[in-house]
Amino acid sequence: MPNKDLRSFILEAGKAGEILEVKKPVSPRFGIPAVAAKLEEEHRYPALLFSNVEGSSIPVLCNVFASRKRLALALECEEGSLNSVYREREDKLTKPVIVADGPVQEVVIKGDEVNLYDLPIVTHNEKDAGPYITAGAMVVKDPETGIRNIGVYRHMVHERNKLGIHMAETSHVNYIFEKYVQRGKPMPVAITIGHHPAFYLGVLSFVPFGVDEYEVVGGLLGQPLELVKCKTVDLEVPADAEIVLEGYIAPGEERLEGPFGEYTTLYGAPHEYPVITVTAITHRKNPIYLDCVSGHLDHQLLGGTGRLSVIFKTVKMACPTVQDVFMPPSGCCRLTCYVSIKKRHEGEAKNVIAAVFASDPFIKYVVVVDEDVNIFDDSAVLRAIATRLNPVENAFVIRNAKGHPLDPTSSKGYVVTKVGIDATKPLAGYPEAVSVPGTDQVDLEEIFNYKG
Ligand SMILES: Cc1cc2nc3c(=O)[nH]c(=O)nc-3n(C[C@H](O)[C@H](O)[C@H](O)COP(=O)(O)O)c2cc1C
Ligand SMILES: [Mn+2]
Repeated sequence: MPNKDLRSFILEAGKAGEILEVKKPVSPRFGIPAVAAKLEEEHRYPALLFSNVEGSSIPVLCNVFASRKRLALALECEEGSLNSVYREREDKLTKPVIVADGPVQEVVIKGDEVNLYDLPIVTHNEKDAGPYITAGAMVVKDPETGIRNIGVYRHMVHERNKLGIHMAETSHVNYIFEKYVQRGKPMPVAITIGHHPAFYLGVLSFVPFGVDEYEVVGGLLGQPLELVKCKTVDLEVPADAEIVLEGYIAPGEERLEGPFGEYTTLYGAPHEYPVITVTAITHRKNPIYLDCVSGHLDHQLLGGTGRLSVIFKTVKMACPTVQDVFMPPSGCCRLTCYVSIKKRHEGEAKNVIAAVFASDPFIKYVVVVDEDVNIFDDSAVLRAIATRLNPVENAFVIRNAKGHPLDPTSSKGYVVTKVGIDATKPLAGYPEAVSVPGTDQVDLEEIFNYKG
């Protein structure tokens, strides 16, 4: 099987009618995300390939992650089984293999030649502090164990060879960086921009500290990830990536980073954050630059989808009959979680709520429903709340728990008040739902084409 990469996915997605090409010249400063935002107003979420980007010969692909149908295509499954297929593959850790060379190093730019402004880095939202790399998968190594860690972190462009980085206190990379700081050593980093969407879904898995996310990527791709050694740092990057930035973070070097339009659809405030010095840019001969449209569905679904797996697995310990979990876009794919269960005992849904809160600190609202409610449809969940919930008995508040600082209702950094809602019906004594006999047999074509 040939290696899966961004190009193989573009071919597949093109065949499936999932990509729109934009040939008109468009600016990477607001122009590109404006097209995605306009389509979003019409509830349309195609991937967008901008082949004529103003000021650059490099095409830009964005909005790849903005549809669960496309994420399912990336895992070669149906949309309805995206979550279960993800869970199965996530467990099939597959070690990467190191190869001698790869397309990502066809062009190598080092030292003074490095100029980030040669890349079509997108400025997304009006008040963003500048252009941001939003689809960069950054690898580092734990200085104690040598184990890799990979995640996606936003990178503001400060100057031709300097990038910002925000490493949330909840992230593994933050903990690893602390170890470098204690040793007084710079932390080498390498950022992959552009690979198969299954690569990104794997990198964003919510696996425990000490698990090399490249191994999760191998499971999701269904083939070991091929890696090449970086040119200026002791790290490995995917051989079939489009673009890689190599560099290091020096302890103590900080600059003002932000504001930036976040997954909450709101701006995150500026802070003094560490700085990456870029020592090399390597890329294919004709690279494609991948962007994630921040503050929009592209950003929300990309970050939210992998997290569903750990939530499901934790809930399954409390309730073996859990059907599925979903963090809907109406909750920014992070703050609200819907769970469907086949309820066996009264009270069970409350244990499920506790398990969800334990599994993911970002979540503020949990709604548990019965298995007949479609958790991928907000209005079905709202109807269950309207018709099945006794709020006095089955809704409850947890005051001042640990949440996420980007949640605008948070105080003192992380403190968020949370709500659990058990919208399951009682096991006995609940009215039956209406149904019209024969609905399944109705052939609408035949009915309306009947000429008498
Ligand atoms: C588009 C996008 C941007 C993100 N930006 C950041 C960021 O700036 N800082 C951060 O800590 N996490 C960010 N995340 C979330 C992390 O990638 C995610 O929590 C990851 O699992 C962290 O990996 P780690 O815990 O192994 O370090 C972002 C996610 C996405 C999808
Ligand atoms: Mn990690």
